[in-house]
Amino acid sequence: MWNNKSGSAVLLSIFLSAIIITVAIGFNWLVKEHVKTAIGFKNKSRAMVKVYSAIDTLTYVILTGRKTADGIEFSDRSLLGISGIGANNRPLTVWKEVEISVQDTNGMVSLYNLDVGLFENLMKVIKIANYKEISDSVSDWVDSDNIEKAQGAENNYYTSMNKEYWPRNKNVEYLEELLLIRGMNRQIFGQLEPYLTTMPSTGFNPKAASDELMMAFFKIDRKTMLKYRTSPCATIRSVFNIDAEDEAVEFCTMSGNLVLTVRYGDGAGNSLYSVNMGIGLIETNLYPYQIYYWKEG
Ligand SMILES: [Ca+2]
Repeated sequence: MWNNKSGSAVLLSIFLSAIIITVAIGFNWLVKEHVKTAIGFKNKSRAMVKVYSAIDTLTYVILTGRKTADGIEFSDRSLLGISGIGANNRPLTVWKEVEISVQDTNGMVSLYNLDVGLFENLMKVIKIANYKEISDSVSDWVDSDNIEKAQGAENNYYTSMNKEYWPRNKNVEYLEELLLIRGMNRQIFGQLEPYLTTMPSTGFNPKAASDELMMAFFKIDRKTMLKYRTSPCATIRSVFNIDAEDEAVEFCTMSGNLVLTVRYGDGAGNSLYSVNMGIGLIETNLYPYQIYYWKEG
């Protein structure tokens, strides 16, 4: 009898202990998850504040700086700890952990004032096989008429493909709109996106252009491009016979329409928070510059 009672008490103790341990482990896990979430929020908030602060400072030093062919020389070198930044999208690290970059639209293909020849050459350089279909279809998408180019697409094409839309017949308003156009798919879009902008350009600036765009503009191979990649503008102008009197196309200047990117990372290559904005350094009565678009997250 005594033994049986003792056995029951031991079993009860084991049972109660198991419950207490399970609850304790669960509580411990819950607390750990809460702490993890809190740290995540703290890091995210810190990243947001740093990014907002950096983009404000970057905008200020750009507005008060001096535009050159290569980029912008800052008037106040102490704010970001650098004396200037190139307009070729090359990232610079400031304040130890924030990455900033600036890209002028004269080093991109503008969909606002599309140079079809440059667009086609770029697609040839980056090896997009159906480049003609894409350039004709993009031209049809933005031109005001309903007359199809050789490999283009107007209302009839999209209706026949059971699409519930027709070409805008005006300028593209956002890059992802290209995914609606004949010949385009996600993979090609991904290849093209870094070179394209919906903002206006005013000419071509090899100092702001990527290697591929430089090859496309001058219709040269990689080897020739690398030979002149870092040459002064005057040399490039004379080697490639750029007419100095041709006012229609500005050469080696900045348009002043800029893509600004500010990113805060975790030090392991992951972005915790970033802002990407398109601005135009065009002063009006009310504002010192224009914001064309703003993306953050
Ligand atoms: Ca059209």
